[in-house]
Amino acid sequence: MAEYIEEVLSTVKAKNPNEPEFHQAVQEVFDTLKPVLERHPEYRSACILERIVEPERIVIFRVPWMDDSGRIRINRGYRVQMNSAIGPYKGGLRFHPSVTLSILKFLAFEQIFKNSLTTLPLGAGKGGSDFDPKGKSDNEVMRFCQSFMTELYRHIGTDIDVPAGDIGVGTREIGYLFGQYKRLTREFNGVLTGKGLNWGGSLIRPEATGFGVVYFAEEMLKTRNTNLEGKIVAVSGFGNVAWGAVIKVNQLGGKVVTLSGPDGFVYDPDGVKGEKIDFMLQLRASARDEVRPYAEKFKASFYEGKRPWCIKVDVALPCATQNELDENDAKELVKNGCICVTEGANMPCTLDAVKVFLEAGILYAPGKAANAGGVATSGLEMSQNSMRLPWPKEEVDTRLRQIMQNIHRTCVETAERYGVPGNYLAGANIAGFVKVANAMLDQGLV
Ligand code: NDP
Ligand code: 2IT
Repeated sequence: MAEYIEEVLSTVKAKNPNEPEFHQAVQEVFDTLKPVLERHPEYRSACILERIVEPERIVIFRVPWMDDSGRIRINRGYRVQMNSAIGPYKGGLRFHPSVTLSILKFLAFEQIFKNSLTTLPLGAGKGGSDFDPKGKSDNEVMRFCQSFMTELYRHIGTDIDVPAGDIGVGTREIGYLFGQYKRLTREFNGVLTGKGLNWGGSLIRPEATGFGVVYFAEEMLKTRNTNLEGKIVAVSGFGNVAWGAVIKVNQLGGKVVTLSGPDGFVYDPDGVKGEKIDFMLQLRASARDEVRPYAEKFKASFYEGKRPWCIKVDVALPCATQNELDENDAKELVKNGCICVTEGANMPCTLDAVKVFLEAGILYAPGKAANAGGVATSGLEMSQNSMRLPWPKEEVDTRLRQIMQNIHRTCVETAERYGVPGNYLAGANIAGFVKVANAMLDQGLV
């Protein structure tokens, strides 16, 4: 079986050259699938691996727009429609200069397993653009979003593909995208999630990813008879996911001592709490791409060009971006006594870093399980839109918490069933995979 997996992986690398992030995401999943393929020879005969790595469809398009000085700018737009075996394509849009097809394919691939774990009927997709929101005016962002949607609208729909936010795409961008969609189609529907709360958005969706990460971390800690009360926590990033995570860590009695940005990290031993959490929203809205102003405002230490993993903490929550925590960072965390690493971002830890955590026997959970609360709450937003009935905050939060507890239980039980107890990575990959693979079998050769 190992040879079969290796063979498909080499084909993926050969057929998709120059896509290192996509190769990494596929390898990380494939490395854990041997036991399930041995137990289910039907997956191999139906070529499920070969099929699951091939996006059902990719749309690439030109996005022309005019900046405030009247200059014409051209960006590239993408939507990767990865897998619709268990529901309409679902996944975020990322606006960041680092966006390439490789990044979006890795994210869309991860989304297959994540969305499957949520227990909701959500297929997988991802999209975005190499547009750089940094330093852009509100009008420029609006014109860009309108141009982006002028092409995208014909490829999406409530039962076809439902995009949402990701890096660089928050409520403001979803608003401009939705406005243009409505203008082009004359339909007011739930085609995007993460909408404004007064026009169809779900309560708790802005906080959901970060809240979910922390609910998941709490479940992990319970397996070692402890919890977040009194724990020192390192968070990276200062965006949407980091913000939600910081709020929830505070509520559960932990203390967050770091935040980070592309410019470096902040160390605040007094804890990121109260008005400091609100300041995170200002930092993000300023579109300056820097976390340094936090250190200046609250007299915390700032480490230029460094990452927060050298600080002694009990729990680490990487919430910024892919490959932001490498093997050396992982060794440093373990050496300093960290007992739990729960991924808020998608694939923030390199393959070598994950190996360090697994070998050290500390708690480690991949983003596809731990950050699934965001897309799960998007799924709840879709339900509310279909019913045309908003749910109160408490109801959404209770459902979110239950979903995260279910995902945790599924990971633990699946890992045990397949002979790798305590391995959340294998548990998440196998459980996510089996559901989608079975749906693909049921639906014939499509
Ligand atoms: P935001 O745009 O709100 O924040 C992104 C954060 O990451 C910012 O702090 C950003 O800084 C930082 N960042 C981005 N690129 C880099 C880089 N190359 N180097 C260092 N820091 C960087 O995005 P989100 O909080 O929504 O997303 C964060 C992570 O969580 C991503 O991996 C995303 O895929 C994942 N995620 C998001 C979900 C959601 O619902 N929003 C759901 C599940 C996962 P700056 O913007 O200044 O560059
Ligand atoms: O990575 C992710 O799961 C997201 N960016 C959220 C996707 C969604 O559709 O809510």
